[in-house]
Amino acid sequence: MTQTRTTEEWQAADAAHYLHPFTDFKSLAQKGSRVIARGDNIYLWDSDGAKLLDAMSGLWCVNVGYGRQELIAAATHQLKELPFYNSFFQTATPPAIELAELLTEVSPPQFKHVFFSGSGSEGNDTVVRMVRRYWDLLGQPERTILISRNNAYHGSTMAGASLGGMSGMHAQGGLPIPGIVHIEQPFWFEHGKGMTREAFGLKAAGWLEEKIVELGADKVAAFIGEPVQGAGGVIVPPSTYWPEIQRICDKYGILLVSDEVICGFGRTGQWFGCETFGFRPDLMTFAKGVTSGYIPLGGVMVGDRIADVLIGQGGEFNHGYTYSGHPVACAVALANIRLIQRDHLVEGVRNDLGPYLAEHFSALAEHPLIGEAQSVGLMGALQIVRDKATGQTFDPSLEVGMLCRGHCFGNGLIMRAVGDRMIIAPPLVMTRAQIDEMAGLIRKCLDLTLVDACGRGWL
Ligand code: PXG
Repeated sequence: MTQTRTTEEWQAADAAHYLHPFTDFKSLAQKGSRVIARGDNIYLWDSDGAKLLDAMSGLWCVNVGYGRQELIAAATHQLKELPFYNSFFQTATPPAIELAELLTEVSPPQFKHVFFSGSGSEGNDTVVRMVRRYWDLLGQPERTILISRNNAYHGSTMAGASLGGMSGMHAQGGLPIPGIVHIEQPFWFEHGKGMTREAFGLKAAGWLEEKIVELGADKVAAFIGEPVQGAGGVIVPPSTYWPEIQRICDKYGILLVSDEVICGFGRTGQWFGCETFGFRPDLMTFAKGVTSGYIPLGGVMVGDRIADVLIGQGGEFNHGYTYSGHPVACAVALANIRLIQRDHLVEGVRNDLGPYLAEHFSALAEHPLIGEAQSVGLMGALQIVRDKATGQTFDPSLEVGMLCRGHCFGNGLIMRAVGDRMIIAPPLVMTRAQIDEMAGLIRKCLDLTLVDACGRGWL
């Protein structure tokens, strides 16, 4: 699209007609949107021509960076060949079949089947229906409850938002839907002070066992979690957490679901986050990085334990979406995954870029405003605190995180604020020099935030 309007004209039309997701419509209409017009590699340009380093990969998805000809060519070719056909009535398309095959190659060995959706939320809706169908087929229809965690994010559909642990989302629309319960998250900084991280990890996993015992194991269908909570603020769990969760699920025969929508496709330095954190899920939800966000696609990898029952017992699974296995989306995913393989991007994150980012984060941890710096692979969080010695945080109403985020935008860096936790998930194609550039910008913005906080008498 060519730029045909001024920023003011874009903003006026936007305010007049466009209701944005997760947005206070009234206040945005008064302020005006920032219009992002173009992207290349890890950089974006807004409608005023200002250049921004995109340390969030769009929305945790543009893992191979902007402007990749391989993906564009794959989409163009497939649009010409066959822009759409469905997979409902005993039909399929070559890209969907080929992608199903390739996904099972890059997934852990228990995954030989996939169910496609159009997004991560739809993938998690599929999870809810599939785990209940599984127990039903096994003659245990009362086994319906899914256990999730506070401050989890699993999407915005009725089931996705119910699985998520965001109280603001539950408050709108009468959620959660029945049969979904939550335990506390494994967030050491908030809940584990005074314990070692390892001891806290075991304690946090123990909350799952307590909940199972309270509900009765014969009522519990599955446990779902993100290997690292993304939207919740890049909460990296202690190393002891997931192996203990696995042990508990095994002990009670409960299905384990890994929501890999953010962690999948190399983000943590392995193809999937469950491999980094040492657990063996029965289902994996994916989206975002499967196409690097170039086109919408999601789905669920279905492990043998479940596939054997769903396929073996027969009977129709009454579930699916018009765009399940969309041929253009699948063609782009194929090109994206082949590019990740060809350029060894997962190994690059694991052996080079992840450790290099961690070095920068260790240095940033020394900043007077930072109480905790955590990273795994190419995702990380910097927790802003008022008192470094005690870890005391600022009054949330001061919105220090938003202040810092404003400095980021003003200085050419896109970083997110979750409360006072500054988070990044940059593209996996970064160079070391670009990581240096990003870390330098982060430090500059923290310094500016510190000056503000001092000037306003908050410190
Ligand atoms: N699971 C996880 C772990 C996610 O991060 C979804 C499911 C839902 O995917 P779709 O494609 O339906 O959006 C997500 C999405 C944020 C933010 O504020 C994060 C997401 C979406 C929107 C905002 O960080 N993640």
